[in-house]
Order: sequence, then C-alpha cells, then structure tokens
Amino acid sequence: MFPRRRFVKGMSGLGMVAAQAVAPGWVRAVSGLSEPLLAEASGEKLFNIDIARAPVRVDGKDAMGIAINGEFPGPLLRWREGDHIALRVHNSLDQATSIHWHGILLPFQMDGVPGVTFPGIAPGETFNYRFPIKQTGTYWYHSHSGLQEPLGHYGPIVIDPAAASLPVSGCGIEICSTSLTLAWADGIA
Ligand SMILES: [Cu+2]
Repeated sequence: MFPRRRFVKGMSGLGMVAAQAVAPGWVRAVSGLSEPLLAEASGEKLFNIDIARAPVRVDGKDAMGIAINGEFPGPLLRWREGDHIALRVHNSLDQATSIHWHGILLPFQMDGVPGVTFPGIAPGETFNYRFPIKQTGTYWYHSHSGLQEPLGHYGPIVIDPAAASLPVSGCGIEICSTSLTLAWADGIA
C-alpha cells in the first residue's frame, strides 16, 4: 500500500510541474472564468455544492473523509437531456479541489481537471460550472485533486432522456462506490 501511495503522490506532483510549464491561459486562476459561458441561457438549473471535511465510519473505523453537501459519497445529481446546468461548487477544504464530470460531453473549460482544463478551486473559492446536457445515462463525478476521491469526494449522476421518464438502475454507480470505499477501508488512501 505504502509504495503505491507514494507513487500516486509523486505522479500528481510531476503533473502539476509539467502543467505549469506549458499552461495555456484558461488553466491560470481567473475569477469568473466560467461566467461568459451560457450566460444568456434561460431556464438554467442551479445546483449548489459544498465540499468539506466530515467524520465518517468505514468498516468500523472512524476517520475524516470529504463530504459533498454533508453526504458521503456525494448526492445523486439528476439531470435531464436538453437541460442547461449551472453548478456552484464551493471549496470549504483547506486545500485545492475540483470536480470532474466523468463521461459528460461538455466545453473543455468545464471538464474540471486542474492544471489541464481549469486552474482548480482554491480553499474558500467558488467555481461556477455551466454546460448543456447532450446525453442520457448513468455517470459519476469525482475530485481530480490529490487523493480526495477515495476519501469520499465522488457521487452519482443520472441523466433522463428528454422525451421519456424511464426507471433508473444505479448498479453501475453502486459497483463503483463500493470498490472505492473498500479501497479506502483497506488503507490505500
Ligand atoms: Cu473520471
């Protein structure tokens, strides 16, 4: 376990150095970066998201995890194809954070990978993600900062089709959450 952890930490450090050396403009911290995108869109659906430390118990062990709106893993985000989404993500941690919308088709500035498509979210800062929903299905979101993801910084997304309301199975998400939680309880993170 220990060598893997050191390896992952080393990798993220190297990644940051490389990204800063060649960083294009959109990677640097600019307040209100996402404001021009979809600013004129009407009917935006707003989600307020807060990322903070919270006590959790996994496999009988007490620890400090990372909760999203007080939940571990984070809350289900249910969207509809054709919606315009605005997500106001506030960082209440003492370290930088991010949310990557895994598998979601969106403008690259909204992808949420620090040092690649945006600067990340500094402690105490809020980042406004805004994008249109162009697909359906089950997905998930997670931190792309450090080792926050296995500490609980992830959650499910369900996107309903525009024209119908179908029953939803969350089994893909369940498998994903369970494996991450077990990895954490095992001492990987
Ligand atoms: Cu991902």
